[in-house]
Amino acid sequence: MKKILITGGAGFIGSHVVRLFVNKYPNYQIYNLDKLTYAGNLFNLKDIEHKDNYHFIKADIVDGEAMQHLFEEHNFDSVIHLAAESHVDRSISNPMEFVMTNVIGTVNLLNAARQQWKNDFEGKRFYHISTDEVYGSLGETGFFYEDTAYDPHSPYSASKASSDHFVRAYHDTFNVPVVISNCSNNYGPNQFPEKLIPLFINNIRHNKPLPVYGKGENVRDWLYVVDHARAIDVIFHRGGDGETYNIGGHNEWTNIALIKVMCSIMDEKLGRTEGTSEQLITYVKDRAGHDLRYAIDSGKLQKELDWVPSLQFEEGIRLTIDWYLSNQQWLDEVTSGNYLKYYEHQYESR
Ligand code: NAD
Ligand code: TDX
Repeated sequence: MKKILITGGAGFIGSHVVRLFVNKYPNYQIYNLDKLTYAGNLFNLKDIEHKDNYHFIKADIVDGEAMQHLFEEHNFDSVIHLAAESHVDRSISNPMEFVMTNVIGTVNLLNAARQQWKNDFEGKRFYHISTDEVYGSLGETGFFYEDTAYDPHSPYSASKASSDHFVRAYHDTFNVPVVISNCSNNYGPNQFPEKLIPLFINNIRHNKPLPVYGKGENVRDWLYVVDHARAIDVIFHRGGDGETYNIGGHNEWTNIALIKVMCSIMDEKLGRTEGTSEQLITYVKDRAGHDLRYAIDSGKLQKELDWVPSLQFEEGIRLTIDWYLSNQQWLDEVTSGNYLKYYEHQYESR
């Protein structure tokens, strides 16, 4: 019997992790703690919210006292920490929010865990979910390994790098049992449509311009979100204390090639003549500090913990497009309100 605190469980990746754990481990009690920012959506968990081993806590990780009280009240033995501000463009317009949630929020959780666990770390684990963006940008060749030096360029990646450093520091200084994973770009159902893939699916559907930053030559390594959740399950249960694991799909695409594949599949699904959606492509001003290429070597995870991605990209992207097309209500709901204001501001001067 475990009592696991999962933070950010109403967000994109968090909701897939919560679902996996609630369904796969009926003897674990799963506590989903989420502030429900614009990115958090309890509708993502409708199918499991009635289960006996699922609990929701609305709280802000920036509130250190609240975190300590929650640990005292529930005595969690494990944390899987996903709550974060996660969009690079928002970090450029509002860096402080990223410092508060990603850095201060993470340290608050470490303090609360440390205070509650005292020095009895038997059966305890603090699992911090991070990103490949902390490693910076690659040229045309090479991969990020677990020991690649950190070199973040955006306020988002700098805040994630900082939180990773604090997690390791609490392990080395206070013996808090931690594990960290750094994953490449995720895609799949329930991703907020500010990120490339769901934004472009939504825009194609509504015949809106597709704003490609710069020349569209930046490269990302895409992993289906359910495969990330599977990796988190494996690392949570079998990862070594104080270890880091890179997670990636070995699936690199330039943005423009990926966008063209999406346009072509969307033409087919929407019954449009081939080539119609591509006409929506609009080249806009590049993102400031835009990293050229990310590519993860996940050899350690594959060799030591036997994890491999379950889906090929061609299958994953079709599943994803089908999901957004058949969940138009989900998209309409999340694209109303705050998001519309953000969208107008983000793309106004291009
Ligand atoms: P997301 O933005 O979809 O979800 C973040 C969740 O955190 C939301 O539910 C939000 O309400 C919650 N949250 C934000 N601030 C909070 C606060 N102060 N207190 C409590 N809850 C708060 O993000 P995501 O894409 O699901 O990413 C989850 C984690 O995985 C993040 O740590 C991110 O850095 C990391 N990650 C993401 C990707 C990716 O491609 N999306 C890749 C690698 C790593
Ligand atoms: O409108 C756009 N036009 C465009 O050309 C948007 C939103 C993005 N892009 C480009 C920028 C990137 O090169 O597409 C690529 C992917 O962009 P995002 O979806 O914003 O992802 P990225 O910046 O790569 O970061 C993502 O992966 C790592 C997540 O948002 C992070 O949370 C994760 O850590």
